[in-house]
Amino acid sequence: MPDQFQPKPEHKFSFGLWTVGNRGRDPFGDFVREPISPVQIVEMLGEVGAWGVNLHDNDLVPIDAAPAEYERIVKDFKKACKENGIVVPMATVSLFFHPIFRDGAFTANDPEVRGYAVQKTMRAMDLGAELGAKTFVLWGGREGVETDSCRRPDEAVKRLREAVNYLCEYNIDKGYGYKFALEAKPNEPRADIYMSTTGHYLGFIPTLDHPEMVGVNPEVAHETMAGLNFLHGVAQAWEMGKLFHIDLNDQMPGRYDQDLRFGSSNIKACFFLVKFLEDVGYSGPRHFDAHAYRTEDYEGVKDFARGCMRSYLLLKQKAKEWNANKEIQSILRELGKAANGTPAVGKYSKKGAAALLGYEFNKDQILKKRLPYERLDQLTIDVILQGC
Ligand code: GCO
Ligand code: MN
Ligand code: MN
Repeated sequence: MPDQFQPKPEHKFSFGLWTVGNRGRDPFGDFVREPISPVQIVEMLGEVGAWGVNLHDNDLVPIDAAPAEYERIVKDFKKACKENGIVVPMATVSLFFHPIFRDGAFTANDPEVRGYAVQKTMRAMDLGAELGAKTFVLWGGREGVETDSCRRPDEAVKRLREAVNYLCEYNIDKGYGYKFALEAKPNEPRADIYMSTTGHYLGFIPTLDHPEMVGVNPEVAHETMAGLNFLHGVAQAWEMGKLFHIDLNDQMPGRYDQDLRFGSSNIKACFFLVKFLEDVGYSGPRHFDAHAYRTEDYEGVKDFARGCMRSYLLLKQKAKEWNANKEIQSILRELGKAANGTPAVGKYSKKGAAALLGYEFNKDQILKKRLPYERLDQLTIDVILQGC
């Protein structure tokens, strides 16, 4: 295999403990893989060539661990990370697994649940900071409803704001230097989740006390479940300086949350995504929030993890070829040309507006210009399908 398709630390490929450690339980069937410890997962990630491991608090430390157990687990985990050359770039908190979160966490109606959720998150921030994490993801999987009779949705927005503001202050107080990355999802496990898309979060963030500390963590599967073009959400986040993290996986539209291997389903969409991340110079982690098919054993889990990274690197190479393709580039150049003398819109000025108002646009002539998108798309398909 050419060297360029081997994962290296500089590619910043990361996996969650919950992803490669996923044991294949689903709502209809039990575990198919034996449990493996966080230390074993780190060893596996080292073996396949990953750079980072991410975790929820309780992926590593049981929810009611005594202080001595906590310390031992963290110590062993840190040692394993060191020995296997794995870093912890991101930490997060489980605000969905324990039954106490049946009505949500930060947005729950019971103030005790809201208090516990904030306390649990502060402790998860302590844990992540100890492991060196600089990004803290908040995914509100249970922040939603089956029936809107239980609370007004704007009340939920206010509660969410209050919680995030509180956590930002804690971050400052402790000097952790975290950036928070908010992850949207339209549904599952709730019938409807508040903040259903990345766009919702991009609207919410400027209303916070410390908007500079908070960005987004868009996930391929989640925007695809919502029927949206994932790339467009990512691009908007990037353009606003808010792409703090990204969850890569794949998803067939109109299904439950599948968490498929990156690049296994919508190759063209994944291609344009990788091309975008590489073109703009996104330098954050490439985190695979996916898991292996339920049919696999742990050898298959390694195939899955290697596959995510390999597909990313193959698509990165394809993006280079696309950018270097002369015909593609000449079509793109032609598309943006205007006839000589056409006034540009640009920034408003009285003089510019007068020129624009006075200009006679020749619509018949403009319509004659070819927009060869069929050819452009076929060239894209050629680039993707021709051998590396
Ligand atoms: C999901 C989510 C989660 C989150 C994770 C980090 O659909 O289950 O994508 O995997 O990314 O909980 O907070
Ligand atoms: Mn997901
Ligand atoms: Mn995710």
